[in-house]
Formats: sequence, structure tokens, C-alpha cells
Amino acid sequence: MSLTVPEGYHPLHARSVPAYLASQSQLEGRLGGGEADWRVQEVSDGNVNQVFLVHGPAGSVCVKQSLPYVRLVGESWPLTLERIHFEHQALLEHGRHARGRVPQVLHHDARQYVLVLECLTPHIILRKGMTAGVRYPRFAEQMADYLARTLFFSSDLALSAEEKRRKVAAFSTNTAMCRIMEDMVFTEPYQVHPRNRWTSPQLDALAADVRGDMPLKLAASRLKYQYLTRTEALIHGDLHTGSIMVTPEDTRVIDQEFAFYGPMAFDVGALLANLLINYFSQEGHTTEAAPREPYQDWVLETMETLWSRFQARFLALWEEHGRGDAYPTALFTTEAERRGLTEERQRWLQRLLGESLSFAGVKMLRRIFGLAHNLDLDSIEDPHRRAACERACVELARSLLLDTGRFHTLTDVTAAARALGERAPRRRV
Ligand code: SR1
Ligand code: MG
Repeated sequence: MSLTVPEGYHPLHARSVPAYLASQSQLEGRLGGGEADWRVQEVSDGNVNQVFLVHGPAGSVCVKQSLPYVRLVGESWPLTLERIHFEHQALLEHGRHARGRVPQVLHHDARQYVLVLECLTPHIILRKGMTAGVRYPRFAEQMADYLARTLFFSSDLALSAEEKRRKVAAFSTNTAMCRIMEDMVFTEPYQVHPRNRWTSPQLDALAADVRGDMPLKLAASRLKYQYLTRTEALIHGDLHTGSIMVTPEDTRVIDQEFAFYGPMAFDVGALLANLLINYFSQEGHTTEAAPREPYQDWVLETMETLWSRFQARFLALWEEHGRGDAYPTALFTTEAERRGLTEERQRWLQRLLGESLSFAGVKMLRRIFGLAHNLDLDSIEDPHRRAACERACVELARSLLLDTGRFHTLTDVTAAARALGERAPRRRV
């Protein structure tokens, strides 16, 4: 793939953003004043796109633009521009299902591959807050609701077959972004690949073990098959803690450029994986003066609440709005049939939990052995300390992938995490 771009497309720079916004008259009122009064702050924090915050006397906006390459790597890794359109479509659809949980879209420019979004303030990236040990009391309940609503309402449980197939088709060409996940999540960590990196030399032997672990590679490939084939719901597609912005009162989901119709468990698993990574990373941030054990307890409690609220919310939505083509209501009319359907729903959620935990396993491994790592672990300066946290993470990830029958409830997972955390060598500073 080359870097050729459509005629008329211009990448924005901090200098050119005010003039661009001034040409969009509907945005002027939001910022107040004129072009000369607007302060531009580049905040490109994710791996893929460029992002600017623009502050005017009356308010702020967020400007996001696709570049013809992966921002983290540069022009040597070309990437199609269309991702911003999928992000736009997903923001609209998820915004309809989970009102208030995604930023409001103010403007979409199909020619410049730009989205102008509500500027979330005073929100910060959840991963940054969690790395600093900040608690978010409403996060679990709000994310449970977001996940239940976005996944349920875009699935065959809520939609007619015709509508669902139309929607699947509309997202089916987000192929460049799916390719990134196919390679980086399910393939590269299990092979020698120039993009891979890990804490070296501490984890050299472990990385080689992973590459030589046949059952692990089969488990990852089974999940890749699900990712490739299962068009279950409109998923966010990259639901880690860097794709969530928070305040103690509010939770918003951002960065929908990887959205497509895929397995629900990919989203649920991504979130659980990133919470587990944060849990294990806390051992690397703890000090005598500010021990992180109480925070670790909060992370695990948050995971348990997230799953139990998600399950309850999803079941309630199914009961109330289950008018899609799957499980036709006409088949379940007697009391015994309705009871049977209720039991089937419980089994369905149990299956989703099992699959989510498996996806969590691959999501944890990729953040330790692949290209894109997490601040939670990467900000631990001492490589020995970091490697100890990463080892514990890898051990749980392996169990989630290979010993799935051991985990019937989320509490089984948090207990395993706690046991591993307690076994890891403690170093205080
Ligand atoms: C090229 S780096 C891409 C990675 O960062 C994103 O957050 C996704 O997780 C993706 O795999
Ligand atoms: Mg992102």
C-alpha cells in the first residue's frame, strides 16, 4: 500500500486548524471569538490518528483526522483514511443506543477525513487515572450499561435479519483496521516479528516460550477465527482503558475507528484484560509511602461489578426488547417455554463470559509481547520490577486461554489474579 491520498486531502497541523475551523461556520459559535482567539493543543495520544483540542473564549472542540499512515510508527506503515468514516458511523449508532456515553459529533468532513467532536472536559484517559491510582466510583456501572446497550441493540437479539445484515455490510469494509487487530492481537505475539518488543532480557525466555507453545497458538488461532467470522454485534473493536475518558462522575467511550460487526466477547474481553493489566501493574507503582494494595482491591471489585451489572442489564434488555430474529418470541409462549428461554439466556451469558475471558487472555499477551504496550506497565521504570508484574500477567493470560474450564465466574478470575499478585516478589521503594 502506498501513501497516495485523494485529491484535495490535506493533513492538518496545529497552525492550520484554526483556519480549518473558521471555514466551518456552524462551529464558530461553539468556540466564540475568532480564529485569532483560538488556542490549539495537539493531544495525539492514541496510536493511529492525530487529535487537536481547540479552546476558544466560549468553549472547546476536539478535532480528529485520519492520516494516511499509522501515527505511532510513521509513513513507513501506510493506512487507509476511511477509518474516520467508520468511527463516525459507530459514534452515531452507539450514541443512539447508549445516550451520553460517547462524545457528541459536531461535524464530519468526508473529504478531509476529519471529525469534530465535543471536547470532553474535565475528563482524562482512564488508563492515566488508573496508573496514578485514582478511583472512579461510577465507571463499572456506566460501562456495564454502555456495553449491554451497544452490544444488545446492534445484535440479532434486537434487530430483524434484514436490518442486521444491512448494518453488517456497512461496516464490512473496515478491513484495514481489522487487519491491524488480526495481525497484532492474534498472530505477531506468537511468532518472531520485527514489530514485537518486550522487557528484555528479563522476558526473553518467556517470549520464546510463548512462540513455542503449541496449545497457546491454537487457542489464539481459534479466537482469531471467531474475530474473522462472527458478525454478532457492532463492537467498539479496541475497548481498552486508553479508549475511555472519565471523571469520578462520568464515563465516555472514544476512538471507535476499529468498529465493525464482530464478536461481543472481543469488547468485553478487551476491557477485562486492560483492568487486569492495571491490577498487575500496581505492584510496580506501590511505595512504602503510598501502598497500592487498597487500589488493587478496588480494581478487582470494579471488574466483578462490571460483569455482574453487565449481565443483569443485558438480560433485562433481552427480556424487554428481545424482538429480533434470533430466538423468535412466537416459539416461547407457554410458561414452561418461557422458563426454558430464561435458562437459555443464562447459558448464553455464561458462554459470553467464557469467550470474553479467552479474548482477555490474548489481549493481555499482545500488550506484553507485541508492538503496542500499555502505560500501566511501561511506566514502571525498573525493568526487573516491570518484568515481575508482566510475568504474573502472562501467567494469568495463559490460564485464561488454556484452562478456561477453571473460570466459571468473574470471582474465579479475580481470585486467581489475587493469588498471582500475592506470589509475585515484592520490591518497595
Ligand atoms: C499500530 S498500533 C495499533 C494498536 O493501537 C490501538 O490502540 C490498537 O489496540 C491497535 O492494535
Ligand atoms: Mg485508540
